[in-house]
Amino acid sequence: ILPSIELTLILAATRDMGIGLNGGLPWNGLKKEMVYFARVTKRLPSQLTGTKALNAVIMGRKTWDSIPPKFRPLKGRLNIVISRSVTSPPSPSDKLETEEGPVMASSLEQAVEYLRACQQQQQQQQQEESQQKVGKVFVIGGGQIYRAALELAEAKDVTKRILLTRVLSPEFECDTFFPLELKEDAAGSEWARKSKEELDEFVGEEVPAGVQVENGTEYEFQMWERR
Ligand code: FOL
Repeated sequence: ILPSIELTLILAATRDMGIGLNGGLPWNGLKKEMVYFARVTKRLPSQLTGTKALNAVIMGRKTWDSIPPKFRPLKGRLNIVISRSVTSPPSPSDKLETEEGPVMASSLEQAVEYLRACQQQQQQQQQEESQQKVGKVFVIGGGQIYRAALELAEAKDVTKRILLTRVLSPEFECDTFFPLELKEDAAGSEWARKSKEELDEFVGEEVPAGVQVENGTEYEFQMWERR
């Protein structure tokens, strides 16, 4: 029995869900927040620790372009980039993590199909060198790809979880937004905030609780799950 692919969205957003400005992040200098992102997206689920498995990060082409060239592909993770100009679907036998860059797919569905195919091969045969075991799967943006992931949550229940860093103050100017409001007291909402213990359990480390302050910016680490 194959475990189904679960998507976790990870993002930092203002109170009104602003996530971007002019093709980049609305802020700079949130170094510890970025280091949290890197650590969480790299850490393998406990059953795969010590193996050569990798977590996957799925992103849109504009997000890829926004990552400083010296940091991409994001190290220690299988990078999948979605672009409408991609023609043929990726195959698990494609060579991964090459200098030529990330695995390309034409849609989020195709990226998930690709990861499913990798998982199937994992089960059937011992790993070849060109393949890679896949652990957790993160969607890292931007707006268009988060929207596609939230639509997949409705249609196919693959999107389970949102790791949200809520930027509380100051207000930052934004021109890109996460297409879902997450409200703690919204009765009947599909999404519910989880406890600190549940967040720690999912990310596999103790996450600092309460308001964090970095260079005068206040933020909080949160986890939300679909009911
Ligand atoms: N999620 C959270 N919580 N914070 C973010 O800043 C964030 N950013 C994106 C997606 N989800 C997020 C998209 N933008 C890098 C740069 C931009 C980016 C995502 C990642 C990046 O350079 N990451 C390096 C960190 C290097 C460092 O500063 O230590 C990495 O290795 O992950």
